[in-house]
Amino acid sequence: MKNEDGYSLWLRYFRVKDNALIEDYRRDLINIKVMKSSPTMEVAKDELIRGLSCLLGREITTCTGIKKGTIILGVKADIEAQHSINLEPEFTTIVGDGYVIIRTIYEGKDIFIISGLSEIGVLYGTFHFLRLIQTHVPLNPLSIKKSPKIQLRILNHWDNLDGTVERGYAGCSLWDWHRLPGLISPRYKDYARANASIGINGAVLNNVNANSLSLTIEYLEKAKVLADVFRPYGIKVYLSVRFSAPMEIGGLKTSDPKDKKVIFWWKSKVSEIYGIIPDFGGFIVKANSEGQPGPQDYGRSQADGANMLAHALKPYGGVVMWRAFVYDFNIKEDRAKQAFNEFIPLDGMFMDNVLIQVKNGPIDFQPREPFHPLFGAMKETPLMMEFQITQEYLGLATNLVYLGPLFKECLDSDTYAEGKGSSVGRIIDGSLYNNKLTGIAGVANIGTDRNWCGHHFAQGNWYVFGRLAWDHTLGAEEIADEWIRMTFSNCRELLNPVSSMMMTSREAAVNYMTPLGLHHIMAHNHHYGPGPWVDQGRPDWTSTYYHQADPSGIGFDRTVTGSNALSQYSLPIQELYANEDTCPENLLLWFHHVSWDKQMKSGRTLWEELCFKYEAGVEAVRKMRQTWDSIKDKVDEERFTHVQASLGIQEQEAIWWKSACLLYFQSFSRLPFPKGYDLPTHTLDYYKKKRHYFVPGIYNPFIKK
Ligand code: GCW
Repeated sequence: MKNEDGYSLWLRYFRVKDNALIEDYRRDLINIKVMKSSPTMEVAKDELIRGLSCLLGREITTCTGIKKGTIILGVKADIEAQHSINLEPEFTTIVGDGYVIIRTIYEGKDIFIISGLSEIGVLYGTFHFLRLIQTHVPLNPLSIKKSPKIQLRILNHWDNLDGTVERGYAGCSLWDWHRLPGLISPRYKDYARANASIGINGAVLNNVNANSLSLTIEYLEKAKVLADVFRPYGIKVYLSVRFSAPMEIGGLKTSDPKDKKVIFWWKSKVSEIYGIIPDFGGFIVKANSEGQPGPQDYGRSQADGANMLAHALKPYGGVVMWRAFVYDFNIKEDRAKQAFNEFIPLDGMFMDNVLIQVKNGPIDFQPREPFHPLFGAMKETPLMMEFQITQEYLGLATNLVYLGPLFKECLDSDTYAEGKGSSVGRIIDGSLYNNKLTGIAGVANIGTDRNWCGHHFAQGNWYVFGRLAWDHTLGAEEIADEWIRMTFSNCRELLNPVSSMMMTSREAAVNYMTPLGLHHIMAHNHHYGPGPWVDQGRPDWTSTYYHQADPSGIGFDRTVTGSNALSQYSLPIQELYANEDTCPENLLLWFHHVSWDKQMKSGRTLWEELCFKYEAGVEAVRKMRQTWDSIKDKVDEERFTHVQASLGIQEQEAIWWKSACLLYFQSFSRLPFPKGYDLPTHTLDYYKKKRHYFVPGIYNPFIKK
């Protein structure tokens, strides 16, 4: 098997091996007729030619007439105008950049049509068509109609202008700012292709811990080049802005959103941006959080800040994505409650081109969190989802953790905001509250590593984010299945084991890191490995704040006897979660401080259950290793050994988490490990003293070391 380095992602277009299928494909797919020439239609055509030629092992060309086996590529209006085909019935449910793919008889000829209302729709349809062949789907019959459920499907890059990536584990930033705008790396185009293939239509180029320089003319001209490369692929460019930019690069004395000069400065800046990038998407802002400046520095509200920017962007159709990730250690309130307290009073006060971007959970991208209580509570304001694709809290780039189940768990959670069936997914797709503007963002895991994401399987997390952004009702397993087929192979003997590895990997990570609702017990600052003993520095960045372990038990009481964060959820959730016995066990220690000897559903005590879960996490990784080893001859050696070695590291890290956490918690529980338990091989002191230098990803430009 030929070695592969992973650069091609899921767009490998490997020649179809199945004999019967390839015969059918070759018979049915002959040539391509493109309705018109434009930058987007060119890339759609090129992709189809490239993809089909490789998949079929035969050169596919374009044609002018229509023959049997022609694939017509064009927007609905063009096809209807040039041929007597009425596509109306096919398009009844299509909206936005949706598409149809049909097989039909035209003037007695068996043909295919890939069409959309927009050219980008045609491009999306093209990628879907290729996916059918990549995943060995028979093409007869064929009638596919797809529309995106969410409008803005965006990657957030936490990339700094110096080339580092905050929480990035796959090398440096893709954007070579130093050599832009002169040098245009071919990777920019491949990045755009990959995104378009899964329906991503926006990229925030720079870190939310933003540097004002990105708004200077020099950097805007660099960003323009990226926007030009991305445009044919339907990807808009957005920027993170630093709220104090008017002072830092504008020479003003204040950044007060009510100050006339400040308002004028932003208006002129926005007008300058649109002069350079006419289809610029808009701004994202992290304000008054983790040391970032914001409107509250001037006694103004988050809405005042967001609306000031929204005003400036409005004439051009730009949006503001205002982050709800706001908390302050000077406020003596459970961190999990703070965003809700801050934003609920502002509901309905934002301009209509503002979205509030909310992380999936109320703390911070932990292996498991309940959904954020703002979902379902802010009824007058469109909320946008923010997931983290990069694995800041899930093992960086050494751990194989497929995030599909994590994303789905949140999207499918019922908020009960309007009664049963008020899922988070329905809130962000706008259907529950009839929002006109909808969006979803993922913090990217992409860098300059040859395989883009550091770990070959981390590519699957980029993929699943895009697919769910397009349609959050898809299943994590069916998306994994597509991805495996395209990335590795369609062979059953590989498909089933790899799918089972992926589908169990998230729960495994939860188990060996933070089982039963534990959270935020990682090492300080770089977040690599366990650190349940961290108790120095600002309290809301310690671990002891979150696990509250003491001789009586462990867990954060967020019920009425504690912080009462539970009161921020709907009644049915409150009722279920308020009681230790009915609270789902996988979130028990999130909501309750539970005694060590509490009897769990399994019959074990809480302490034993904790031991059991940590061990189950380690065991699951061992199982993944065995599974991977068993398919050695089904994967090329280069990727096989890379994943194999990473799984070896993952097992060591899982053991490290388990041992460090249990030894530490045991110092409170004072209970022995269960009989026959696989005991830690080192002392607690050993784990506490472990130091790690130069861990990747800790490049917050505003934290002084
Ligand atoms: O999880 C935390 C990260 C920070 C990040 C912050 C945020 C960009 O540790 O590195 O800063 O979240 O989301 O703003």
